[in-house]
Amino acid sequence: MGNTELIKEAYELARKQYAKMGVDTDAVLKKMDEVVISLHCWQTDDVGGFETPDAELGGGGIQTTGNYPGKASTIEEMRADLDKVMSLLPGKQRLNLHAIYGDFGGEFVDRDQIELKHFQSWIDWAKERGMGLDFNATCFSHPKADDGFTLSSKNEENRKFWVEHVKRCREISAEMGKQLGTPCVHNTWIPDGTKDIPVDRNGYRANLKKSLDEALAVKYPKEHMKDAVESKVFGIGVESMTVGSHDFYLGYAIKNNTLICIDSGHFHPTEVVGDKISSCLQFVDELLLHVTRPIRWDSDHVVTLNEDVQLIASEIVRNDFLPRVNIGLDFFDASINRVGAYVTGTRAAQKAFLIAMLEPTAELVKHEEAGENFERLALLEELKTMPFGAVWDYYCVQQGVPHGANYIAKVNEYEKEVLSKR
Ligand code: RNT
Ligand code: ZN
Repeated sequence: MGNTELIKEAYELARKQYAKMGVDTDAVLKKMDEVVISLHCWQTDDVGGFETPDAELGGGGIQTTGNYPGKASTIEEMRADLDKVMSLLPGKQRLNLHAIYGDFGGEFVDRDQIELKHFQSWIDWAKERGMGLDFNATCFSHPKADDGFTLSSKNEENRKFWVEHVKRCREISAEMGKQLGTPCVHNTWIPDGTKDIPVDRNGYRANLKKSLDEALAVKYPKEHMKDAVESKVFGIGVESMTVGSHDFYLGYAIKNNTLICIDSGHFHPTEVVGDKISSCLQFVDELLLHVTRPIRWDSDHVVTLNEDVQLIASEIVRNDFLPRVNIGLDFFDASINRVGAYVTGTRAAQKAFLIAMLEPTAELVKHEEAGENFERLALLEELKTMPFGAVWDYYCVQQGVPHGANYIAKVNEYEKEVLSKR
C-alpha cells in the first residue's frame, strides 16, 4: 500500500471514531481554512532587518541566541525562505513584517523617513501570492532607543522621533490593507522600562499615553488597517518596570477601541495566557496573538504542541472567536535550522487548532453544567489519545504538503542546496 493510501485508510478509521463522538472531521477540515496564521518574517534572520548590511537586533530586552548557519541577510533570501516555509505548511498564511524589513535599495533610511515606496515590493510580493500583510513599528535596535525609552521618553526629540515612526508605519499599513483587500494589523510594541526601581513610573506612562494618542490620531478605515498594542511584564535589562504593562494597554485598548496583543511570553510564568482570551474579548472587539513558547522568561522558543498553546486554540474555537482573533507567531530561534524552526512551530500551532476543532464541546459543556466534573475530566483525558494525527496527515495530503515527518527531509534538502551556501 502506498503512503497516501495508508493515510486515507487511517483517516477513514479516525473519521468513524470521531463521528461516534458527534464530531464531523470533514467539516473540521473545511473549517481549518479559517485558521490563517500570520508568519513573523523575523524568524528567518534573527530580527536583523535590512537597514544596514550587518543589521542586528539590539537592546530592547529581547534577544536571539545561537548562530546556526544559513540566516537570511537579503530581501531575496528572506523571500526564498518564506516561500520554502509556506510550501511546507497546509492552509493559508499572512506575512507579518517589521518596519526594518523595508526594500531600502541599499540606502540608509531612518525610521522617521520610511514611506510606502519602501514596502511596495512586499505588497506586490504578497499580492502575487494572494496573501495579506501585517505590520509592526520597530521601536528597538536603534540609537534613539539605546537609553531604554522610545514612545515614553522624557527626551522630547526622541519621543517625537518615535511618534513620527509609528505614524508612518500606520499609514503604510493602511495602504498595505487597501492594496491587498484585507485589513493589515499594525502592532505597536515598545521596549521601554527600567532595570532598577524607578521613581516616576507615572511620568513615563503619561508620556506613553500622550505619544500613542498622537501617533494614533489619524484614523483609517478598519477595512484597511487595525491598531494593536502589545504589553509585556519585563525584559532582560528591564526587570523593575515596564512602561507598557498589561494594565496599561488593556486600558488603552478598551478606551480607544484598538486590538490588544497577547504575547504568550509576556506574562508571569504561572499565568495561564489562554485564560485571558475570553476576558479581553468581553471588552475589546478583536485580539492579536503572538503565539510563542516562553521557557522561564520570554525566551521565544519555537512553538510546540503543549498545553498552553492548546488552551489558546481551544478557547478560540470553543467560543467561535476565530473572526475576532488575529493569529500571529513570535518566536526566533537562531540555534537550529531557521526554516525548519519556522515550519515546526507553525505546524504545531495549526495542530492545536485542529485538535480544538475535533472536540465534542457541547457534550463537555453539558457535563460541566450538570456538575458532572468527573465525566468532564475523563472525557478531556480520553480526547488526548484520539487519532488526531491521522486527521492531521490527511489534512496535509489534501493540501498537497508533506505529511508527518516528511517535511524534515525537505528542510534538509533546502539547507544543503540553499542555506549552506550563504
Ligand atoms: C518583544 C515582543 C515583540 C517582538 C517583535 C520582534 O518582546 O514580543 O512582539 O518580539 O516585535
Ligand atoms: Zn510579541
